[in-house]
Amino acid sequence: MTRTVDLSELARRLDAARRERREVPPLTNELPELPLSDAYAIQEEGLRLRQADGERVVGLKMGLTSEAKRRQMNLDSPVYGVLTDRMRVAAGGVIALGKSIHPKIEPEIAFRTTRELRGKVTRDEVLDACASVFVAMEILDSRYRDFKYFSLPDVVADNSSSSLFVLGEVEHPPRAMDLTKLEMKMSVNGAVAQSARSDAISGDPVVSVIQLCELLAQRGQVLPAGSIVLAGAATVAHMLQPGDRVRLDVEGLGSVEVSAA
Ligand code: OOG
Repeated sequence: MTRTVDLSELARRLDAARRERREVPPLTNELPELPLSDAYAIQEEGLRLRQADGERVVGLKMGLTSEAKRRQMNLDSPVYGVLTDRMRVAAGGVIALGKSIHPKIEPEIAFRTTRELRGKVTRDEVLDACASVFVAMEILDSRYRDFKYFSLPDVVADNSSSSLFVLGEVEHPPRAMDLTKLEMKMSVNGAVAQSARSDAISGDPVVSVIQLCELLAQRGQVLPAGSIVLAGAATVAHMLQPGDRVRLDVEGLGSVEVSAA
């Protein structure tokens, strides 16, 4: 007998966990064969719930684009999630940890597009479509128990663990520097907690945008003009503690800070 999976119910379950800040078991505990395409359909339904609540899409995030992250999570291919206006924290702002489940922070590089990108695109097409590149950090907060899940469909259904993001205030033209050779340092309370070179991100953060366009095309979607794109973490994530002051410095791009309370 085949069982019909109610994708909307799964989306509502994850959305309630997010809003009520409580952990749920990974979906693949009960649905070990959940296909990745269904997981993206759950993600899309979750987004519709947020839009119905007044949230507006402002961009996309790539995840698992660095070897360090893939090894940390024991997962092997890049995924994407959606960013909304309500997920943005102001540069220098404070993250209220009581509003999260088990948040972690990661160092990122971000792009802003001014032209739509669709399907298979070249590095030059991405650079032409991006008005700027800048520093960013993403705050992840998996809705799964103990921040543990065992497969890509789990993380994809959960909007690729995205929770909040913070963007540097100074934007730079993307052709002004070699984006593969930027030293990145994330400090917590003044001590360097994670560091990497920017080519830790997909070998080149621009490649993350190329991969994002391909993944979107598989869902019949495009990367709209005016999107923020987080290219994926360069290092493993740091578990946030109350009182943490986190700062990311990226050579040539400047810095951004955020605190946890
Ligand atoms: C998955 C999302 C990872 C990144 O930048 O690698 C991610 C996770 O670690 O839960 O966003």
